[in-house]
This record gives sequence, structure tokens and C-alpha cells, in this order.
Amino acid sequence: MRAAVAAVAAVLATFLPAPARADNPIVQTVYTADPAPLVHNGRLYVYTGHDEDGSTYFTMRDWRVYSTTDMANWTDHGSPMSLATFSWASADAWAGHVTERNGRFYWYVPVKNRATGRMAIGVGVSSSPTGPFTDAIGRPLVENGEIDPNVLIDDNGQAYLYWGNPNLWYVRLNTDMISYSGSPTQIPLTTAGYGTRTGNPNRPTLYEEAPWVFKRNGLYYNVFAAECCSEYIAYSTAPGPTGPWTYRGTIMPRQGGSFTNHAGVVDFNGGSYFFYHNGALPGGGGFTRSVAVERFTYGSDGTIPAITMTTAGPPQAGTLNPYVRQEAETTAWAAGVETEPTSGGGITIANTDNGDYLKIKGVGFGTGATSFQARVASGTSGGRIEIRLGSPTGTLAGTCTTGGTGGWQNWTTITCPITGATGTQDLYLRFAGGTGYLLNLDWWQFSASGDGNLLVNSGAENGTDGWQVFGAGSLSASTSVVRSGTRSLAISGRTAAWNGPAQDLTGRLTNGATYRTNMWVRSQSGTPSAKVTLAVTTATTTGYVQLTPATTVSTGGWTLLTGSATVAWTGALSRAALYVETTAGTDGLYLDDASLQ
Ligand code: FUB
Repeated sequence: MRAAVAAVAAVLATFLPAPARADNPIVQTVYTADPAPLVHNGRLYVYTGHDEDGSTYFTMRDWRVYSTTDMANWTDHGSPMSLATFSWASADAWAGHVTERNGRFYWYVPVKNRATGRMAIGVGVSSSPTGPFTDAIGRPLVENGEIDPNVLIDDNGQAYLYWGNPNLWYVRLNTDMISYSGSPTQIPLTTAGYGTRTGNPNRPTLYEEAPWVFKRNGLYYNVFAAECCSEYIAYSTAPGPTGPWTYRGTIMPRQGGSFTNHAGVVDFNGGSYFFYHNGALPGGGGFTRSVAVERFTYGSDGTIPAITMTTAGPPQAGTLNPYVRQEAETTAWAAGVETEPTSGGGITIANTDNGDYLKIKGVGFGTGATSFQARVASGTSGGRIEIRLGSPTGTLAGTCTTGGTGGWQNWTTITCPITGATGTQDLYLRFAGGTGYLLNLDWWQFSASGDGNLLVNSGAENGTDGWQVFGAGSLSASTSVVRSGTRSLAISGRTAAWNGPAQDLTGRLTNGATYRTNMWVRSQSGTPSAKVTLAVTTATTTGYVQLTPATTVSTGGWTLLTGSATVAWTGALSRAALYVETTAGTDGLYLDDASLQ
């Protein structure tokens, strides 16, 4: 598909003024389908299927994960689960659903069972929302030839697995999420519950496939694909998880060039979002689909309004901070390029040709950037990154150049001066050079004379200056384990999970402001789950703000703890202490390149 998008981009660049690219579909580097959103620790993840380029059937071999915090810029997490995960599966990595329970993520998927030739439901499991996922049970969880699993965990803890085409089934999952009690049971497809279809005696109701069952304000919803083909999205509601269901009407009409549609609905940061797929990318269609999203508002009685597909997508929530390291695979639009894994386990922008570009939406430059840094590699003779504002041919704020680095995974950091990048702007990183692939881009970061970082000695280049210990432990500067520069901060002798390196931020914070935290952490012994916390003490109370979600760190490499949180207090602030802790254990830690902005 890359070639098709690149060709369209090249034609547009030649004949038209640079367009302000729309942001739907949300992924442009591959075809994606069957979105399943999940909110976890302040991020919205969307799990998708992957239509192979040029497919003439549902040729799908792996699943993909993307995430966002602002609904505009999406981070590509690659493919943490594929048919190969399930040794018993032969084909058809179709529409799945991920749910979290007790710190584990369960990915229910329909795949073809090699032994029976029938569709069955498998379960992948991981301790991270971005995987990698492994086969949880080594065999199908349930098999009756039907597809499209979806899980609801009710308020009383009872989990239900729903699935089905042409029927609609449910079974009660046990709390281990990988076994069930009782037998699969059919939900009666009555016309009262699922509407009336005409002209198909085998399917008297509108229900086709893709159930998305959730509970909101005490009401149970089933949002489903209706009346193939072409499908549209409709919904029913019920007072309980197994019914009785009442048909409530169409949400998204037939539209968008794909004869299937498949919805996922989620609330995130005060907004309600409706995910779906269509055939909107170049080369797109019924077997080359793309995931998109719209924002909507429920009626006061819980009704879901009619939603139409747009190319603009939802409004951006907040701005993107250019003064912390940003992964290059976080984009609102990626034209002509692909993403691929790096040797270090991350994801890089790859296959960049002259004229390809990345759009990063709503970048908050503030009073102005002075320089740009990027981590690049090139197995050819390199190329240029043009830093442009407003459009792919907009104001040129700077140009960074690299030569060949001796390989596509041989990384080097390049820097160049920046002028004119102020306020909030859409940033375009445009690749320029000769013919053939130019360079791989792993990450980028701007600097400003005052970049707003509230932490002092954030890279420990001045030893332990500015850092204290929260609880017990001893601090030192390490010169043997560093992420950048010549030093990192080391802590040893922690005696409780909440002990860690700290900074006193009293007097540095604004009440009610939202801060982004970035901190690179590495373990000295085990694989603890680390997080950054802010203890906010007033005359009457101490409250704790989770600045980053807990993330597993290891001895083998650096892990970025990153998150965004609003900090507020009532009355006079007597102390605000930021500290790194672990959810359990007392392993020593290293810390480098920290920022709070
Ligand atoms: O992606 C393969 C199939 O197409 C899904 O399982 C269905 O829901 C439909 O979207």
C-alpha cells in the first residue's frame, strides 16, 4: 500500500497546493480493520486487524496496536500478536477484542482451527497492553464455527464472552478469563430485540456480526454490524447482560467503500468515541480497509446519535509537547512511509522516499524552538529531514541532514537549528534527497532556550544535585550505565516499594495545570514495575497523583515512563514531591533524561 499512498502523495505534491491532511483514517502505513478500543492508564489503545495489501478476501495474518493521548496523534506499537501465536490456527486473524483484568490483558480473537477447519475463538495474554501476547491456553477457548468475540466484565465481576455470525452467543467466563462455566448460550434474535430484515428468510433480524457489548449508566448496549451487504452499524439495549434486548436503530449508515463495518465504542478523557472501518485509503475497499474514529455525545436518555464518517476525525485534546523525546511513529498522518521494528525492540519510520512526510498535529512550540534533534540511520547515502510548519510545503523552520550510517539499524543523532517555530502548529517532517530509501527515523525532539522542564539536573550530568531520596536508599551518579551524556542517577538500598529518587517541586507547580512526565528508567536487578508519583501535601491531607502509569523495567535496557496528569490541590500547598517508585519490591534503579513540563 505504501507505493499507492506515495504515488498519490507525489501527484498531489506536483499538481495541487499542499493539502491540510485529514486525520481519518487514523493509520496510513497499512490497511487496518475491526477496531477494538481500550482505555488503560490514561492512554486510549486501539487493537486492529490487518488487511494484507492487494487482498481479494479477508486475508489477515496478524493484529496491530495503536495508541493516543490526544485523539489526533497515534503511536504505532507494531504487531504483538499473529497467527503464529496460536500453533493450532491456520488462517484468518479476524476481529478481536482486548480486555484487562488484574493487570493482565486478554485478547480474544477468531481464527481458523487447522484441525477442524472451523472458526474458533482463541485467547492471547500479556502483562502489557502492547504485548507481546502469548497463547493463554494453547487451544481454542470455544469453537462453534462463529466469529467476532467481545467481552464485558460486569460491575459484579462476572465476565461474559459474546460472539457470533450468523447467531449471537454468550458464555460466562470464569475470573481467570481463560475458561468458562456453563455452556455457550444463544441470545434469541427476535425482531423486537434486533430489528426486522426483509428478503432473507434465513436471517429475519438485522443482526449480522461484530457485537460490541458494553454497560453505561446501568444500561447494556450491543452495537453491531447489521444486514450484510453492505453493512451498517446499529444497536440494541437491555436492562441486563443477557437481555431482553430492544432494537434502538441505526448509528452509522452504509458509507465509505467497504461492504463490512465493525464498531468499537469507548469513553476517554470526558469524550465518547466511535471507532469503525471503511475503504477510504488509496487502494482501499472491502478487503483493504482502514480504521477511523469520530467523537459523539450520548443523548440524555442514553441514546447513541447518528454518526457519519468524516475525514477530519475528532478534535485534538491538548497539544503535543515537542520538547520531550517523541517517537517518530507518533503521527496524525504518515504519507508514503512504512513502520518497522528496530533492533532495540522499538518501532521506526522506514522506507522514506523523497517527498514522503509525517504530519504531527497540534505541536505546542510556545515561545519558540531553537534546535531539532533526530535519531536516524541510513543504509544508503542518507538524506534530509525538512522541518516544515502548517503543511508539507509550509514554512521551512530548519533542515537536518545525515549521510549514510552504514546500515538501517546503525543509529546516529543529528541536530540542526530551528527558526520560526512558535505557538501551536501542525509539524511536518518531510524527507528529501535522491532516489531510493533515504533514512530511518526513530525519534525526534526540539529544544528551546527555556524548554519548560521543571526538573533540575534532569540527566544527572551534575551528579546527584537537585535529587533527594523519598524514604530510604542512597543516591549516586553512575558513569557505567547511562542513557545519554556521561551520567545517570542510581539509587540502591531501597527498603520499600515507595522509596525512590525524588525532587521537591514545591513552588514549581501551577494549581490545576496538566503536566507531561518523561523519565527513562532501568532496573539494577529484577523486572519491577516502575512509575512516577507526585505526593501533594496541604495542611489537611496528602494526595498522590500518578504522573505515569506503572511500566515494567528491566536490567537489559532503558524504559520510558511517560504520562500526562492534571495536578490540583485545595488550600495552601505545603509540599509537592515527585518520586520514582515501584509497585512492589526494592530493586535498585537507574534514571536518566527526566522531564516534567
Ligand atoms: O475482518 C474480518 C471480518 O470482517 C470480521 O471478523 C468481521 O467483523 C468483518 O469486519
